[in-house]
Amino acid sequence: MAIAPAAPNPVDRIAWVKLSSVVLPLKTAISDAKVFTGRQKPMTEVVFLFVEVATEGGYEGLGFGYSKRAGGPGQYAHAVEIVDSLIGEDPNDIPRLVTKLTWAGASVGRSGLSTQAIAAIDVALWDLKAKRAGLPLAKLIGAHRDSVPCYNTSGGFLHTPVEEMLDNASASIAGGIGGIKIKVGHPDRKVDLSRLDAIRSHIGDDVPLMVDANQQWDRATAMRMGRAFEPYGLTWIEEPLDAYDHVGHAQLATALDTPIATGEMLASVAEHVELIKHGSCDIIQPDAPRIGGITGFLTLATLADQAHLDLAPHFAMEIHLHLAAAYPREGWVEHFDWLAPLFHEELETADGRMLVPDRPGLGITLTDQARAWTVASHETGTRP
Ligand code: SMN
Ligand code: MG
Repeated sequence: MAIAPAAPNPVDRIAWVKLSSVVLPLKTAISDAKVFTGRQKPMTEVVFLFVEVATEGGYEGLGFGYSKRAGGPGQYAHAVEIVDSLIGEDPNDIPRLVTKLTWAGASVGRSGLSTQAIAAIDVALWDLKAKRAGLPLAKLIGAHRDSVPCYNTSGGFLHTPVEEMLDNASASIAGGIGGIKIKVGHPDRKVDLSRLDAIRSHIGDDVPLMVDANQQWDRATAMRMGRAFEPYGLTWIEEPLDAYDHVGHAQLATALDTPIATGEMLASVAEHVELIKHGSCDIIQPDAPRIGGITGFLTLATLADQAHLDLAPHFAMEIHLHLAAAYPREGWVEHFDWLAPLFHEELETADGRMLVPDRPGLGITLTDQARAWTVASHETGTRP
C-alpha cells in the first residue's frame, strides 16, 4: 500500500521574529575568584538576548542567549543585522538556517559574539520545532532519562560569608537539589581550605561537593591545591587553570584522583574539540548559548560521548536540563535561582534531581517582568 503523503503543507514559513535585549538585575553583586584577584568587577546584572519566532502555520518559539559584564549590546546588534534573512524560510531547516546566518555575518568569525547571537536564534527554532511535535525538547532529541542530578552554584560564591554559604547549602538540599558547588581561588589559599572544611563538615561526606576556581591558578598552584583537596572526595575541581590551558588541565586530570571539569568559557564547538583532543578534562562543561545553541551543543555532545566524557553543562539550566537528559551518560545540571523572575515556570527539583518538564519545547514563557526589563527590541516580518 502506498505511504500516505505528508500532512498538507508540511512546509511552514517563518513570518515574524522579535529580538529583545533584557537586563536582569542580580539581588547582590556576585564575586568569584576573578573578582578577588582583580581581573573582573563584581557582577550586578546578566544581559539576555531573547528571540521569539512565529510562523505562518501558527507555531511559535522562544530562545535565549546571554552575556555577563560585557557583550550584551553586541550580541543584540549582530542579531539585528542578520535576522531579516530568516523571513520566509522553513523553520524546520535549522542547520541550514544556522549556516545561512553564519555566512550573513562571516566577517566577524564563527566563534564568540557572532556565534552567541546565532545561538539564541537557534534555541528559538528548536523550541518551535519541539512545540510543533508536541514534545519537550529532550524528547524531540531523544531522552535517556526524565530527570538529571542537579547541583547549586548560586549559594556558594566567594563574596558570601561562610555562615550564609552553609545556610544556602542547607536550603538547596532541603529544596531537593543533589549537590553543592562552592567557589575557590581566593588569593589566600587558607581561606579556600577553611571554606571547604566548613562546607564539607556541614553537608557531610555523602552529599556531592564541587569546587570552581574560575581559571585563577597557575599550574604549580593548581597541582598543590588539587592535592590539598584530594581528601575531601570532591565530585570535581572546575576551571583550575586558564580556560585555554588545555595541556595544563590534562596534566591535572592525569595527576589527580579528583575529576577535572572545564569548558564553560569556550566560545565554539571547534574550541571544545581542542579540549577533547588534549584530554583536558574528565567532565566537559559546554554552554549552548556560547557555542551555537542546541545545534552546536548536539554536535559537541556526540564528540564528547565518543571521548567517554561526562557532561555538566554551564548555567542556563532552562536549556541544559533538556540537553543533559538527552546525553547518553548521566551528568549534572547547574542550578541557579537568578533567572526565576524571567519565566512563569519553575523547574522542579526533588531527591537530588531536576525534572524535565512535560511541557512542549523548553517549556518556558516570558513574564511581564522580563518584558519590563527590556532595554531594546527589534521586530522583522509580521506576526500572524
Ligand atoms: C559562574 C557562573 C555565573 C557567574 C560567574 C561564574 C561559573 C559557574 O563559573 O560555573 O557557574
Ligand atoms: Mg564555572
